[in-house]
Amino acid sequence: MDTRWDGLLLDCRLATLAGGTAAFGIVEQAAFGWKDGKITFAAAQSALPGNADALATHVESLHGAWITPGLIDCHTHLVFAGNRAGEFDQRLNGASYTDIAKAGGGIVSSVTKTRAASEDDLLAQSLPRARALLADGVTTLEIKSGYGLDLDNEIKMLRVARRIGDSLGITVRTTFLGAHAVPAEFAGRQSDYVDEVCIRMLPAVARAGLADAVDAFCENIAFTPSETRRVFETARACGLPVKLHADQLSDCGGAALAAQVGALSADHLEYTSEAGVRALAAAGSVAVMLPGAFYTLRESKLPPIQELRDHKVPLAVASDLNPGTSPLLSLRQALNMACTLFRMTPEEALRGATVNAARALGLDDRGTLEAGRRADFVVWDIEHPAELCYWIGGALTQRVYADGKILAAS
Ligand code: DI6
Ligand code: FE
Repeated sequence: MDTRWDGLLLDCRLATLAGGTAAFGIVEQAAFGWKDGKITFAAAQSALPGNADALATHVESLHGAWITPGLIDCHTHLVFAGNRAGEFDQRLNGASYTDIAKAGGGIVSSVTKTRAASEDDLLAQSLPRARALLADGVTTLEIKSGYGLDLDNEIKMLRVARRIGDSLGITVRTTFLGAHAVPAEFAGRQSDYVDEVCIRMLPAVARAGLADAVDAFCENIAFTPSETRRVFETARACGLPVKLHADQLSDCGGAALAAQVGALSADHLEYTSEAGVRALAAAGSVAVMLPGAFYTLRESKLPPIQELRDHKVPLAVASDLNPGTSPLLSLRQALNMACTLFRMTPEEALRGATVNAARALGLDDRGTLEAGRRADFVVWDIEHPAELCYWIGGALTQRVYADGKILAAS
């Protein structure tokens, strides 16, 4: 049996993101090796345990290029049919997201189109969005349901999400978001819909093994804290971890509720109070920042970044890719917005799309470049890792690897 590594990249620079303090975990004059989908070496080239040519079956110099962990987008709604460019126009003419939702547009209009699409059509429409994220360095992706809102259509969405992972060779983590909006057939009967989610849909989705986690939209235009709590209790009974769309448009106590149930993450948080921040810190939940939605909705209330920092709540950044509030096809662009709009530092933003995003998904095998971690990594055309947050648009990836295999080359 060949014990040599599958690959060894020499003369590279690493932003390992390992360790809590050193800037980006930078290692200059580094080498990077992997075998069987796991990192075997990520350190100074001078520390290689032998002659490079004998160590691996494939050895190559990168001429100083940078390597980071594969990016992790821990919050997307990228499976949907159609788009909502018409609503974009309405908002530009003064309608608010809430006005549009109350008038029967918004999420519910994506539900109509998503229900009408076949599974294959939904895959064909969604796959290019996942490809766009991958081309920009994403190797692990969370995808939520929530545009089906009945059992068959939620299952269809989750199956499409799984098929995206299989066809692109990246990791897709699925999240059941049945409690996203009340579908038209339950209009005026919100609590009956919550019954349907808790008694029928969630247990069936869990039994089918189609969800890795459960989410809810806790908001004055969506589900109340007590309805959300019911969904969470059901999730827990089904053995699934939870996360929450919390305090995006108003302070509903969502962060505190997420913390109480030990959520993996609480996401958005624009209106979260200091008590909510303290609760997240105590629970060890990740705060997921979604600046694409903040930007798209032209919000002015910033999430409490400084309080989150002061209380040492881990910060993640995600695209929130969805047809209504964040038609954002690049996680790198979300990092730029996190810096410019939320005043996160480039290092915080990059940690937020790697190590802290992994934590938000409950994944402890990735997010840094360290021996033993998954060999998900990206070779970038940059001079410093801060550039991943600095450039707006463009193509910066040279190669994207997942599980030790090359996926995208430019
Ligand atoms: N919050 C959001 O930003 C998205 N979902 C949610 O709960 C918006 C989804 C949409 O408008 O389609
Ligand atoms: Fe969202």
